[in-house]
Amino acid sequence: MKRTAVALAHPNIALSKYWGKRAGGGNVPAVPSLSVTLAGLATTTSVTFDDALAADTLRLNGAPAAEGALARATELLDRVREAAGLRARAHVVSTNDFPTASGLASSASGFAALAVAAARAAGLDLPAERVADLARQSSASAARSVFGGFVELDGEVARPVAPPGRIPLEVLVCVTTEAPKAVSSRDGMAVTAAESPYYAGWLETAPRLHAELRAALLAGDLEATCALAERSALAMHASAFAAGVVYVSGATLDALAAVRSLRSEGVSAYATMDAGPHLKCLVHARDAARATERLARVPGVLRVIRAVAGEGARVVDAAAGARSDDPAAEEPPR
Ligand code: 2P0
Repeated sequence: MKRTAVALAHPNIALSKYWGKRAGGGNVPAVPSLSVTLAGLATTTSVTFDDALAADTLRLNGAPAAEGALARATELLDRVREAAGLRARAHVVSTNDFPTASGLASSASGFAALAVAAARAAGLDLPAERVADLARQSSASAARSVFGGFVELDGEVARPVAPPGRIPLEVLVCVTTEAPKAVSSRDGMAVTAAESPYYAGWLETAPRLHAELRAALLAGDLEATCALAERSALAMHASAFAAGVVYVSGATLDALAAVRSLRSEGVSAYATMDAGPHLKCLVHARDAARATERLARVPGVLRVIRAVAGEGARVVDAAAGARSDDPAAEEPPR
């Protein structure tokens, strides 16, 4: 018997950042975070549970995935199998329509799409909160991509906070390198927690910035929301930097200077950075073209990807529960 489902999910950018995990395992963030799910960039993932398979398989962007990626997918599939009382192994095919070195976290959209597709293919009809929890255990930021618009992750729970149109925000992703990042988020946050003299300061500061940012967003105050997002990013990077975990490059800092120069000219532009050297400019939609033009001229910025807030992860092909005698469910789409 074969059961297939296909899901689509978008990456997200954290405005207030998640950095560090609670002790005790289970991949629970130490601080709350708030992100915006991006439209226009997507991961599409098909999951086929097939009794004839001896092991899970994973194809990523047209090629067999590395062992580590397959192992992480299997962990999520195991949780879904356990919830559904299913033994069948799965064939997973996942494709990003954005470059993997674009500085947009493909693990967030990837695990969100995998959780949605696997739950549906397993015949589970779970509320989005449960699907987000499945995704969170694999990659915490993935829980936020299950929902659209502005999304909060607080401890184990992800929830939508405001719809995509709450503030007229554009996110300008300044791509500064095609190389994969040198230090994973997982390792970077572990080293920060173990070795940074400022990690305690981060743990104290992050929840306050998050609460203020959440309130500013709900008040529809784009300027305050973005200003607090820049504060959160700088505090996160400062705590990591002090442990020798450096994600910024010269190009990142030049782009940061350009954002600040725009601001001195009255443009509502702010900066955020994640676990890599790509700067993301948070800007009022009315100023996005001007900011894009300026940032594209910064030496070291290879290109600028423009994005706005979008919808949450969803099933795009409801072949769930179909049997192999249903010709429409013969093979997973490729
Ligand atoms: C965030 N980042 O809030 C922060 C800011 C990167 C910098 O969430 O270990 O890939 O898989 O839970 O979700 C990236 O961390 O880490 C991340 P795991 P994840 O977006």
